[in-house]
Amino acid sequence: MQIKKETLQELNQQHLADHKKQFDFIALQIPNVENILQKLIAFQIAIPSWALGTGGTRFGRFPGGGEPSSLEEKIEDVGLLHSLNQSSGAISLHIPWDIPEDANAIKALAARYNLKFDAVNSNTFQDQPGQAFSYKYGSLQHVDANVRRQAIAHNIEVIKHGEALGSKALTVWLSDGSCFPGQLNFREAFKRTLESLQEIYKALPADWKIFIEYKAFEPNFYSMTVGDWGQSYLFSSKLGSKAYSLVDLGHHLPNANIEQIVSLLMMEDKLAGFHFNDSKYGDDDLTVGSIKPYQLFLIFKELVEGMDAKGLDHATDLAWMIDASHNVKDPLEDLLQSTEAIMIAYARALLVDATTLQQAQQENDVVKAQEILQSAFLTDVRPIIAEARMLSGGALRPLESFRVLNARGELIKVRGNKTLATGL
Ligand code: LRH
Ligand code: MN
Ligand code: MN
Repeated sequence: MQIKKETLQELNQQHLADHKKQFDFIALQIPNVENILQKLIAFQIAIPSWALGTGGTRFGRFPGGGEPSSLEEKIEDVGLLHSLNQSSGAISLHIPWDIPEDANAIKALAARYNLKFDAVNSNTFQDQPGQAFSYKYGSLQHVDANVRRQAIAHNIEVIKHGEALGSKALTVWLSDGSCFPGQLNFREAFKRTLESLQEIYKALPADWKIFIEYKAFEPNFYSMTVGDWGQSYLFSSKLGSKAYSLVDLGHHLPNANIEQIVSLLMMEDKLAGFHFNDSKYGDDDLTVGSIKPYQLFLIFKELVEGMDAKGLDHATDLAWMIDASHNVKDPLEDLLQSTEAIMIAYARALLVDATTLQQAQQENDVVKAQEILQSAFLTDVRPIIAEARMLSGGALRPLESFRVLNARGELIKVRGNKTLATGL
């Protein structure tokens, strides 16, 4: 389904007067609102190809209808999101869940929706039909060199797919680890994993990066070979300057200080970027910002501070992606909410008065430091984000427009009610 620009303009027109009042009110309080608008317009968050259908748990899955059943339809769905919010201008593929058989055609289709290809993801956490060796006991860490070779070859094949599409990074998330004490020699597993990663690293094109994603638990429940940012940092620093550590918000132990992790990885030039989601108990399955919006803001505050200190381009120098599973919500609606939550956190972080904060820190004025952060966090930045969206041709109210236009109903008409997207 494609939404015409004129249709969006008509919808926007209905809310324009209200919006103007709200925007003018907030714009008056912010000295550099133009600058903030430009940053928001430039900021794009990639959508993972595996999040466009309903996810599930091991207890069941309840598909919602009109799900994309091909890569082409997934691109179409991301195009739909992007036309509404103008902030979802990239798609990230997981291989082999989404294999671009005809790369040129897929690239051309994405270009029609103004979409780029973000990092490509390899999958050595599931066995595929016809595969020679099993990943039951790991992939890059495996005691059997045949398994390791197979996993390395898969990663190199993923790089090839990515090259054909114009991706510039490979994300490696390993489920490798152990479920029981004694199962694995930690040091040997680490060394084998490093050697395997070194083989993959050698195959990276000159202008590519490799992102090492860590995760504390699941599917292995005793040890994970890339279990935290320390292990990921060890791998990425041993690999070389093209290797970075990727932070997925759901992959930490409860109460981890993620903002501090982010700040230090940036200090060391080793932060790859993000997989955004939120969680109350376990991994990634809730909408980013739905549980801990203050934490998300604090993370963005570190990001903005760190990127500015290094002179990095907020929009392009780090990788931004949503990585969540949608069990009960319409995935497209959830992705619109996720994108909005990320933009809110980013906009609030842009409001932080960095100079006064630094002064307060120097003076050990803890109360003032907290006031500065909270006054940015408590600002309702939604009109600024809506203005940025409208300026770039999107909807003032993406979610409402999605519903008013009966987008899901239209997708069901074309695709049917009994579709099941590939992915988790
Ligand atoms: C692992 C993970 C990783 C995978 C994706 C499907 O939990 O976050 O990024 O590639 O989920
Ligand atoms: Mn992830
Ligand atoms: Mn995850």
